[in-house]
Amino acid sequence: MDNSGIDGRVATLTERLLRGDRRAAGRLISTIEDDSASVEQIMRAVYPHTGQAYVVGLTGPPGAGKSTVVDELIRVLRESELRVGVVAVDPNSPFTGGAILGDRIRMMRHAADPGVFIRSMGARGHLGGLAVAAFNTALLLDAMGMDIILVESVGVGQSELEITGAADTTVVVIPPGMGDGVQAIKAGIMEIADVFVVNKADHPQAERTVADIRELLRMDPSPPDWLPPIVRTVATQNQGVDELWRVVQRHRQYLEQSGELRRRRKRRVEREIVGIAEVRLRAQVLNPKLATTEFETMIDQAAERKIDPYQVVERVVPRSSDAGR
Ligand SMILES: Nc1nc2c(ncn2[C@@H]2O[C@H](COP(=O)(O)OP(=O)(O)OP(=O)(O)O)[C@@H](O)[C@H]2O)c(=O)[nH]1
Ligand SMILES: [Mg+2]
Repeated sequence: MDNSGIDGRVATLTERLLRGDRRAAGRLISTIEDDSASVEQIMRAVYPHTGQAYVVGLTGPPGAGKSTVVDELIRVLRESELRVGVVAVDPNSPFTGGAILGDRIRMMRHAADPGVFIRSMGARGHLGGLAVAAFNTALLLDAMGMDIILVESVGVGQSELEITGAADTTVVVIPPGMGDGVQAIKAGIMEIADVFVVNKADHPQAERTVADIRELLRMDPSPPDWLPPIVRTVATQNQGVDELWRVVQRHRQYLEQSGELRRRRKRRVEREIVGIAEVRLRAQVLNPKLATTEFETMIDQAAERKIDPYQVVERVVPRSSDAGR
């Protein structure tokens, strides 16, 4: 492979991205999704131009109305002339790239607006993991000049928590009538939620759900400085989403004034550094040349108790700082 060619292409595309070129953004996102070899070059080129956008993560169970809320948020943000990037992540969808996923079609009414850039992402590909791909995509949209980035992800599993963990403000969207479901999603969710949305507030069970969430929040033994507000929305009827945006802005103010935004962003960068290091170390350990010969022999020896696993690791990933390069 001609590396200088990639460098030139990446440099050109990055320059275009920084000028807000949508086609360049699309190509770069596809490249980081498909081609792990170029990810480092691309991310290094854009990194100095990131850190300007404010990232809002929206998560919640399937069908809660996240996409409908996002669609409405885009409208509200555009009224304030803010530029909006959207990353819609669906680990259950095999489709990725520019594909429009199911109900996200609704969101696409904004697709022709030059101040809006929407990208859907399914489970296919993403050698470094879907959370990393989503995070890197958000960085690209940040470098492109988007003011606000909305990251939608389905569910409340570990990977979704990772995805929303990259957000400045995390909004958890809960549909009414979950009954014990609110209890069920308690684990993990209470820790990450900065704002709760009870969407489909036109549903008779909505008030019950608001009360359930309030009760769960009250059970927290150490109430935080920021008590997550609960916002009711009927996203299909344009109700409550202006209020949601006001609440998110209030949370942003809280984060900025308390110094928590800096701390959160620093922890995020730390997690990213550790993640990159893990991928590199893993590649080093699973180096195919090593795996076929020496590594196999060492595993045999360890299995026979001739050496111990620590000695094998010392050979594969030497402690001395520059020996592994
Ligand atoms: N009655 C009512 N229906 C709503 C409301 N918001 C969304 N819906 C409907 O609920 C369904 C799911 O909405 P989506 O926005 O696709 O939900 P989602 O959480 O993005 O779904 P996934 O991405 O598939 O997890 C759609 O048929 C919406 O029209 C609401 O406030 N009230
Ligand atoms: Mg959706």
